[in-house]
Amino acid sequence: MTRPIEPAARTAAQVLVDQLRLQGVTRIFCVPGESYLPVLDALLGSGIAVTVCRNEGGASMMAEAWGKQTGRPGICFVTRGPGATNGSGGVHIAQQDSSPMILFVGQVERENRGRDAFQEVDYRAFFGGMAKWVAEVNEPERMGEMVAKAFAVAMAGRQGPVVLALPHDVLPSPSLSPDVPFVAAVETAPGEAAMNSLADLLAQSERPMLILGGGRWSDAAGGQVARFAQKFGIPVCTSFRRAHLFDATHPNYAGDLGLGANPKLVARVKQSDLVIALGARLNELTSQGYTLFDIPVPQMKLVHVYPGAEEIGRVYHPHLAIHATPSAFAAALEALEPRLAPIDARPAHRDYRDWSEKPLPQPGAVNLSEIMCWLRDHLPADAIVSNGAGNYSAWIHRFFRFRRFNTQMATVCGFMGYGLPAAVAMKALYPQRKVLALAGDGDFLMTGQEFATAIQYRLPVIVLVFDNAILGTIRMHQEREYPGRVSATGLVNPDFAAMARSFGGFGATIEKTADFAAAFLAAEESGLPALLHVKFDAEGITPSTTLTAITAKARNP
Ligand SMILES: Cc1ncc(C[n+]2csc(CCOP(=O)(O)OP(=O)(O)O)c2C)c(N)n1
Repeated sequence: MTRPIEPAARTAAQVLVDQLRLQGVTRIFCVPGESYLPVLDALLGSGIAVTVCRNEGGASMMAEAWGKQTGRPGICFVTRGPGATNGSGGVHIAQQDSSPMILFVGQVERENRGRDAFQEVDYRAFFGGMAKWVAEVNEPERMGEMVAKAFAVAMAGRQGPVVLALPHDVLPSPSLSPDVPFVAAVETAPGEAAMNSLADLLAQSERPMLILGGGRWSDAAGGQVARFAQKFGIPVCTSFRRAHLFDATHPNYAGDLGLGANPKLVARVKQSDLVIALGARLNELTSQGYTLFDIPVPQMKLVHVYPGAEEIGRVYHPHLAIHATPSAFAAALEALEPRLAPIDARPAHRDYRDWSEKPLPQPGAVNLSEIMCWLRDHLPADAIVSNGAGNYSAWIHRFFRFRRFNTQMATVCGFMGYGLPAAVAMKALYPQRKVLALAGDGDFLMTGQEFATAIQYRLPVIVLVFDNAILGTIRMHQEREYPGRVSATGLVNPDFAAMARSFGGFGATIEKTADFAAAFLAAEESGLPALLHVKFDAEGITPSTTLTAITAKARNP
């Protein structure tokens, strides 16, 4: 039975846990430490589920993924120095990907602060450049206030990470801290004048483009944007790793502006006369290495709609700046009516289809584009697909079709090891949905130990490990810049399928494309966390070129 919240006679740790409940938290991710035992104790009977992870890196990525998916902070608890430093990965991702998350870290007793005490870290210095707010709860009476503020800050404007340190002696102390009610994320709606200006710009534009990205979206907002795009005939593309914001099968979809973007899409954006960037920061990868738009004043008219006012104008000076959340802005779009005949978005969608429809030839017995095309036909539209970083992800970006909101779970900052922890968190959140993690061989072993977490909590995720026995992305860059000089990019791999079986999961090895479908169906059938070890030829380094061709080009430019 869930313990009732009784404001009298609580410890600060109990106040903290009660505050999490008041904020609607249903699950936390952690690696335990002796520094926060009172919190672990208060969690018993609280109704909040606890996922114990094998490494704080995995735990913090799970919390970040939870925040990215739900729009409310994912919660991670880690111990002092070793836990906090291991757990910093999720904080970096949350910052770059604009995901709400709170990392609670243990801290030394107040009386020992500054003595370089056991595992002491100055968290303000350590996380200061990454987190939106870093603080220590030094007064037990302020626990409720500080935790509620952490929620407010993490969710405000451009969302992101907050780090709260919990001194060892504060947690068991009696606390008369008042509780704070549920904190809702603040929505910012566009003003009438801004929407009128936008209507004027649309009426003057012959080649508009819509770029969707960032956080603070909803399923409903996606539908509103799709109706707007269709009404005006505007081609829609998505920013790096936000492909799920627009149905890839929609006749207005023009593709995603990530790594390995369709050159025809890049040209189309460059030549447009009006770009509406909705929620996208237009980061380095989306902007194709800051080459898509002139800096600081883009060549076309740029309308930048963003939920954090401080981000607007960071790189690009917009013709029209609109401080609004994508959800509120999308709702306002419903009122706009075209003054001109709709533009024809079909050529843009045709370019996308031509680019992504058919598998391409690939050296060796395993063809990744055929596997991606099989997956896109086989998986239900609401399946969640996560990945980490590596060249294998180029096949996802190009050939997979994300059709529903929030089905793509990948980092904008290209963090290796993200796929499996994100998948574990998503399967815990949506037990009924199919959840896949796609990983490279180097990528997977960064957090592969979290397969044990999937086993422990009976979360049947399916992991595909694409094994080419190299750190392919870096080898590719090496061949481009130092042709033939291979340094530190080779890998000797374990039998990943046997590893999965030894953990208690399903494991199979695939060495021919034709064997993939049966192995995948067997993985689904097993009902266990599963791993498919897909061995492919390193020569096929991207969907469109080979290692040999890259080396030859570098030698004879
Ligand atoms: C945590 C982390 N460390 C290092 C890198 C740099 N990095 C980017 S991709 C990559 C290699 C990925 O190799 P693999 O997982 O084998 O995939 P492949 O590129 O071969 O498909 C590396 C080392 C990174 N992005 N993240």
